[in-house]
Amino acid sequence: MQQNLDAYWMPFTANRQFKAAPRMISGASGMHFRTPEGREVLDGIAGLWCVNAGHGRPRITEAIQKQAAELDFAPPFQMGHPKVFELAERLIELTPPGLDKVFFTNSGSESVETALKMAIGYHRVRGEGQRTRLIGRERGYHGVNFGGISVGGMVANRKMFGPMLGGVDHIRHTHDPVRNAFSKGQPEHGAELADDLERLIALHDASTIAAVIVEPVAGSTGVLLPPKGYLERLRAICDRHGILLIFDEVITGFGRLGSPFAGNHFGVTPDLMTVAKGLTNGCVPMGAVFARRFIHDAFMNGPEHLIEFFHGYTYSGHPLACAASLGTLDTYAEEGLLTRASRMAATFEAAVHSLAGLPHVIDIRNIGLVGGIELAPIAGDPGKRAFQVFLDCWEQGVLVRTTGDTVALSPPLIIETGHIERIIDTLTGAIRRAA
Ligand code: PXG
Repeated sequence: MQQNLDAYWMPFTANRQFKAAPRMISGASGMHFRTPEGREVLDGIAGLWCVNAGHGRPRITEAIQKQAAELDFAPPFQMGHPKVFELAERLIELTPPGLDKVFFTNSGSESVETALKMAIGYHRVRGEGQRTRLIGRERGYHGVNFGGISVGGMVANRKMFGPMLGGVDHIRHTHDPVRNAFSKGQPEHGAELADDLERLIALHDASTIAAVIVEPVAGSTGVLLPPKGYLERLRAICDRHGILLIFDEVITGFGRLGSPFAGNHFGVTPDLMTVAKGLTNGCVPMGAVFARRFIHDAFMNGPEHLIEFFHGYTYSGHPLACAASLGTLDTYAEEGLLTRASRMAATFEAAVHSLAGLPHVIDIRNIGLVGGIELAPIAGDPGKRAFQVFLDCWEQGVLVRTTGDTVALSPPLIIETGHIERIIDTLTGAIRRAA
């Protein structure tokens, strides 16, 4: 029986194209999805950069089932439940040193809004209420809510939605194909692009700036890596001017680069860090913001019976999400998954860079278990060539992701060499066939 697809307005989807030729997923386990027709599709993108431990992991499933039977919901405002405190303690053992307070949300987008409000509120509670300006970066992605698209820098996500937040500015992006094309890992050139923050400080004055937010590795825009020394330089400029540094680790968090977080990986600790996705292995929606103790402590003043931070969600620290996250952290720990990408990185790098020389391939970028293969756009039809590759791979049984004309890979961290070969063979054929 043909299902009616009409009522559902699909997110970030070419709705008409999909409904004309649907791509349905009805099951998943390990490295694979299953379709209703019974096809197995290799998951080259961990669902959507989130299923880091692979699909259908028993510890997570059991934890969710048990939790649903025991405590379905507890109000998060003025009340607590044991698992949310347990999870917070477990998480701060993993985060870069100093990030030892955690606030829960339900998505990456909500984590971003929360971090931006923490930054502005922090300056106000310590008497610098004029520090309200937020600085993002061109080509940045910080979710889809109004704060996130305001500091974000992807034009398609912004242009439809009016003036957004006021008092926002952007530093330049770090993509420099002329000097850095086909770099393996972090590119050599471009640390000085961090100095663009000094330009904005000269324009607006540091005393008006609350925070800078960047993705340590930009994902959604098409896998852009920080040039060597860039993040260190950004950190130093923020320190010099009393500006908070926010790392949006929604994609890089939980082992994607080969370390638990990008902060550990690059040896640069932000003041606030947003996560989601891999926090629960994608099983139950959950996000979080990690804060340095001094940020949290600045709010802890005034009469003790009063709320210190007027912010939170009905589902902050939801029991099912906490259980899923604890099951996820157990799975990561038992299988060493938060550092496994570092052991697979050399194999993955060689495989991804073997696509160099294929028709249309104009750049290849990689780090940990992330790859970006950029194709030359078809003249007058941007995005179409990569979309053809995506559809072809799906037909051949491999799920990849495209953004613009870049094909992105971010497989589950349990990936084995054979899976990598299969992804690369499939991509090779699809790129050769693409118009
Ligand atoms: N920040 C970053 C850095 C992200 O990558 C979000 C925030 C928003 O998270 P939520 O949970 O609200 O979606 C993201 C999400 C892609 C792709 O095409 C990436 C994301 C979402 C959808 C698609 O690469 N990242």
